This record gives sequence, C-alpha cells and structure tokens, in this order.
Amino acid sequence: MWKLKVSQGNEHGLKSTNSNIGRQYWEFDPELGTLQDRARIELARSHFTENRFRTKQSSDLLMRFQFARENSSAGDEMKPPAAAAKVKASGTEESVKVTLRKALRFFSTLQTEDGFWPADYGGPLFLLPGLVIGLFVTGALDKILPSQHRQELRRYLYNHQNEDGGWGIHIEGESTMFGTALSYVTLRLLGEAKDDGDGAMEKARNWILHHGGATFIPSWGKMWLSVLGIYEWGGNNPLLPELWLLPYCLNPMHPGRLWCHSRMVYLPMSFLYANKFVGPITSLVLSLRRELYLIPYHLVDWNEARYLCAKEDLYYPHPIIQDVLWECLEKVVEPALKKWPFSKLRKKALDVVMQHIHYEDKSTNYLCIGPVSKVLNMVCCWVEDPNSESYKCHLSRVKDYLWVAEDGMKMQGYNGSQLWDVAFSVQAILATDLVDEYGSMLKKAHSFIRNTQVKENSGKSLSLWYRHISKGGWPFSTADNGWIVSDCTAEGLKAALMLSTMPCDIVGEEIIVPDRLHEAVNVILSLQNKNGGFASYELTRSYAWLEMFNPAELFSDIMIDYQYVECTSAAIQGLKAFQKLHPSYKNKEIEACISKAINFIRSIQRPDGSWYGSWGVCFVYGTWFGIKGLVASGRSYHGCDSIRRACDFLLSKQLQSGGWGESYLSSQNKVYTNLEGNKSHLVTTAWAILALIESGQADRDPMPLHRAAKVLLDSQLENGDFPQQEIIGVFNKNCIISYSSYRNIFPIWALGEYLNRVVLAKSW
Ligand code: LAN
Repeated sequence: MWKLKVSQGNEHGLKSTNSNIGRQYWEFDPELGTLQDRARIELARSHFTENRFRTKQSSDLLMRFQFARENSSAGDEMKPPAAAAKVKASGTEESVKVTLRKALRFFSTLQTEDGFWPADYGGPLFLLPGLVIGLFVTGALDKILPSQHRQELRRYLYNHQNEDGGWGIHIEGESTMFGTALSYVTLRLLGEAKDDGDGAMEKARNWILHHGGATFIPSWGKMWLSVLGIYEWGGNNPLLPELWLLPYCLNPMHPGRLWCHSRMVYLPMSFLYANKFVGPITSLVLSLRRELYLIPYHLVDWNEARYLCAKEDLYYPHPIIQDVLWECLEKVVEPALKKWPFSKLRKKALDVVMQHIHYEDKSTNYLCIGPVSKVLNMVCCWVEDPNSESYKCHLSRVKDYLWVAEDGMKMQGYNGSQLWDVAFSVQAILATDLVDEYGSMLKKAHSFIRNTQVKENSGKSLSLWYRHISKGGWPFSTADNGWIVSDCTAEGLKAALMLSTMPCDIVGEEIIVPDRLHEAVNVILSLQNKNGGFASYELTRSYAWLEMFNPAELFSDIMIDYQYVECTSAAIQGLKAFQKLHPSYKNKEIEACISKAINFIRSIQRPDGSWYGSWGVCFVYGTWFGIKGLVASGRSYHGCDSIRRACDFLLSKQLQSGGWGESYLSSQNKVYTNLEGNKSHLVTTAWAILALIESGQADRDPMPLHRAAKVLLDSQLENGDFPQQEIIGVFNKNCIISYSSYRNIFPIWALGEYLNRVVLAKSW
C-alpha cells in the first residue's frame, strides 16, 4: 500500500538545510495495510474512475485514510452530510460552534508532528510528461519510477482522459494538443502498447491526428518532443544561450529581467536547444515517429512546423512582431552563431548557462523553483556528465514532486504548498477563538513557521545570479526550496505575529525572535516597486511590452514579474500587524510603504468595484484581498468609496442559494463567470464571507452573511471534513492548480469570523 512520508529522507545525494522539515512524498510498501484497508482504497479508486467524467477532482482520500488509521479519533467514513443528523437551528451560535469544533478536530488529524498539513498540489497535466521524458532520455525511468509507480501514473493519465480521447492542460480543461500528445507519449513510455487501454490509446491517437498531428503542438511541447527524438530541433524557434552574455544594464530584454519562473525554464531550454540534445533513438521512439504524424516523419516540413499551433492550444497567439524576430533569429543569427568565430561565443554562453543551472540546483537543494525547470535542469546535468553527483542529487528529489491520491499518481505544481497553508491555517484557527479545540495545532504550526523561514541569502554575489535577497523571507513550500515570495513572507509574518501575542502554554516556548521579524520586514520593504505595488518573487525588472515576445502559446503574463493585488495587500497587512506590535522599527519607512501600496491597490480596482485575482479564482479572491488591504490600512466602508464599491460587487454575485461559486473561466476570460448550473463553491463562499465581514457587513445588513454561512454549515461531512469541489487555484491566467487544504481552511476561517463577528457580536 502507498504510504505518505513526511519530513524525512536518506536518499543518496539528498541535501537539506533544515532536516527535511516539510518534505512530503509517497512510498510503496507491499506489506502495509490489512485486507480491509486495501479494499477501502480500491473502492475509492473505482468510485473515482466510474465518476471521472462528472467529478474531475480527487479528494485526497489515500492521505485521509492513512491519517484516519494512524489517528483513531479521526472518525471513519467519508459520508456525505446526512440531513437528519444536521444541526437543527443553523445560523445560531450553538450550531456554528458544533460545526467548527468538528471541523477543527478533523483538521487537527491531518496535521503532521512538525506542524504542516500535507496536501495534493496537482491539477496541471503538462508536468508529468516532462518528468517521464526526462527520466527516459537519461535512462533512469525504471529505477526512479518502478512498476508500482508506473501503474499509478498510468491510472492517473487514463482517469483524466476526456471523453473525446484527448487531455487538457489541466484536469478540468478541454482537450488540447499539448495535453494530448504529451500524455499519449507518456503512456507509451510508461509501457502502454499502441492499442492498449480498451481503445483509449487509439482514441487519443485519433484526436492527435484529427487535429493535424504533433507538428501542431505548442512551443514547449515541441521542445519536449525534440528531446525525446520524435520532433526535430529545426522545428523549434531558436532559444539562444548567448542572451545571457549581453549586458544587464539598460537592456530591458536581458533574461535576468524575466519573471523568475520563465527565466528558470528558458535557462535549461537554451542549453538543450544549443546542444540540439536528443535522447537514445530506440524502437519505441521510432514507432512514436510513425504514430504521431499524418505523413512520414522524414517528409515533415520542420521549418513550417515552427509556426504551427492547434487552435485548441492558442491562448496567447504570437503577435506578428514576435514571429518577425523568430524569423531573423532562425535565418540569420543562429546560423552565424554556429560558425567560427562566433561559435566561441556559444561555448562561453553554454558555460555560463550551466553555471546558472548549478547555482539554482544548489541553492534549492535540487528542488529547483518549479516542476518544469527541475526536470530540465536534471537533464542538463546529465548531458554535462551522466555520472555527475549533481544528476544523482536531482534524482533524489524527484519524489518531492509526486503525489498519490485515489485518481493515481500525479506530478505536482511545486514541492507542495506547506508554508502557505500553515500561514492561512493559523489565521483560520485563531479566528474561531475556540481555545479548547486548538489543542497542539498552533504550537506545531508555530514551530513549522519558525523552521521554514529562510535564514540566509543564497550566497554572496546575488546580483551575479540575478537573485534578490531572501534572508528573513518565507517560501511558498519549504525552506529547502529556498525561493521566498512576497506574499508568503507577509502571510508568514502575520501568522508569526499573531502567535507571538498568545500565551506560551498554547503556542510553545520557542518564539520567533524580534531580529528574525525585522529581517522579514526588511525583505517586504525591499520588494516594493516604485509605483507601490508588489510582484511575486522579485521586483518588476522590465516592461510589460516584453509580453509581445512571450513564446508560450498556452500562458499569458509570464514575461515579467507583474504586480498583484494579492501580494500588495498581503504586504500591507503584514507590515501593519508588525507596526502595531513593534512600533519602533523602521516606522517611517513602513508608513510610506503602506501608503504607496494603498494607492497602487486603488489604482488597479476595476470599474465594477472588483479586483482581478491572479492566483486564486478569481474576482472574489482578488476582491477579498483588495478589501483586506484597504481595511488593514485603517480605511472603512463609510470612509472609503473603494470598499463600498467592492462590497456592492460581491453582493451582486451572491447566488440564490446564499453562496458564491466562481468558475476558473473568470480567470481565463477576465469576465466574472459562475460555475455551471450556478452551483455554489465552499471556498468562494468563504472568501466572500471573509471579505464582507472585514468591511463591516454585519453592522449594515447581516442577512447575506447568514445565508452564506448556512451554505457552509450544510455542506460539512459527517466526520468534520468538507467536500472537495472545483479547483480554485490558478496561474498564468490559463492553468488551474489544486489547493487541497482550502476546503478545510476557508470554511473554518469564515465560520470562525461569522461566529465571533456576526453571531456573537450581535450589534445588528
Ligand atoms: C505559485 C504558487 C504560489 C503562488 C502564490 C504565493 C499563491 C501567489 O500569491 C504568488 C505566486 C505563487 C508563488 C506561484 C507562482 C507560479 C507557480 C510557481 C505557482 C502557481 C505554483 C506553480 C506555478 C509554476 C509557474 C508552475 C510551473 C509551470 C510553468 C509555466 C513554469
């Protein structure tokens, strides 16, 4: 049976800065579990598969079963809410308390000893193929993914195949060439025969061929297929490593100015491109060349293929100017760079690129900033030297990206969302004010936050590596990942400050010392842009027009680190909370920072009163942050027109049922869209409740809050859990990603606020 392991590891080459705290990965143990345990898992699996076209999201049941086994008080069955057993007078103090106690008790069973809540961070479907191709071409597929793993990976892929035979870029999405061609290839590499899967493979192949064949895959797909040897490098636009040799100063196009994620993906891509690296041409590879194209492989016009992209995949079509640039690079620059004396430059550029790759690998303990660059860096290390220590270190970190649930084994969007979830959980738990139920949750969470703060910058010559300071910041996942984020730092700081005001017997003796809090404040201050806004990991280093050269047809807004309402609002809240408790540290600077940030937030409010949220779905999420930022800075509903408009916006979207339910299509199309059938969503509803309460809705008219709270109360499961619904996280406008703990965190938080600021306040 599969077992989730946390905060441990002794693999060859595994490096850690804090004894692996926060690490989460799955291992297969053939001895584990009784017959009954196994039967229960089988049942959950077949239930998922039977309903896979209706319910695309898994509910993290394997983890829940494991924790229930290990913790007998967890309650057993995952039954839906039984109407009869429901509390009678919902909306009253007692019923809210009963629900909250159950919810907290259940949530506490999911927390690990060292204080975090492990969770599935899956959703995207385009990550796993990269890993499987990367392991295949470096010859480590069978070793790193032995047969049990491969079986679970195949289960996952089949479970998420759409009815038309294709795959989307994420589990809720319609079929795309990117998802379909890559998933098909992955299944073949994982051992499926051409016609396996009761017709599923054939259906997938037909989807590809009916949409023009694999030449229509978008640019990132072209790159992966080239590495595997089933697409020619000549069919890719040139990714020049020489760009890294250009001067940084006064050069808005320098790669060091890109958003760190794009930078870290194009870095290894340029290495593989310049080397025209291709893995071993096996009989399987030759067969794939026959399976994926409408005409024989040797007759494909690769030059033309550079421009092809299926319409299903075209979210961000290239502007003409971009294609003009590619044409120049392809026909003039690249041929010249391959010849003497410029070829010397290429050698130098590749050395520099490789140094950057090693720097990133070491400073993230081989986790890398994300799942795409992780695998690309791993392949580059192997190309440089197949026996290198760095390649081995990379292999030890593959499992950090894999997760097993009842839908199979998936590759996650990050090595987890540990710190982020803990910071929110602390705020949620405190909002309930049910001290008896805290148990040891807060103490453990406190120590996790302390252990996950980044203690040092990543080396001395940060600018050489285009890195911002990180000392004192908090990352999204674990300290070993090491990349700090502005809002993770702010939310981490906020949670740390809240805990610092609690008695030691509740939150533990070991506090986060003021020096560390000061360092966090320094990081936040250092991340403010001139216009007052905060971007994600770094300062905004170049201009938005760079987006014209975004080559990834699937994503938009990826070229620079833009400024976001979420990050800016979190910074305000973190700094305000700090100022209240530590008024003597950098008070003036903090004041100035906050007032600029407020202006920024107001400047990006939309005419309808909402804010566009970039990392959660979507207007409700953004508007929650907009309101929180304004209120934290001392503004109120009556004194601030922005808040009034934001509240009107939220109220105008409340559904008949009392809840809110926003679809990810809002993020894609930038137009507010309800979920299908005007369904309400627990997490959207909770965000709206939190936003409205924050703005003083209870004093104006509590009715919308009562109606909304009822939706949350009614949907609790018998064991205290809440159901998993549509995916509620987003990135790059077009892809969604699961925040699997949100279904617990946000109902608890919203009901906690509802209890204390609406029901018990009774000022209405
Ligand atoms: C994340 C996850 C966390 C997220 C928040 C902290 C929630 C946000 O407020 C700021 C941005 C950030 C840090 C973020 C950025 C983009 C990420 C890293 C991700 C959504 C997780 C996965 C995604 C990454 C780009 C996925 C890899 C795919 C590529 C296109 C490179």
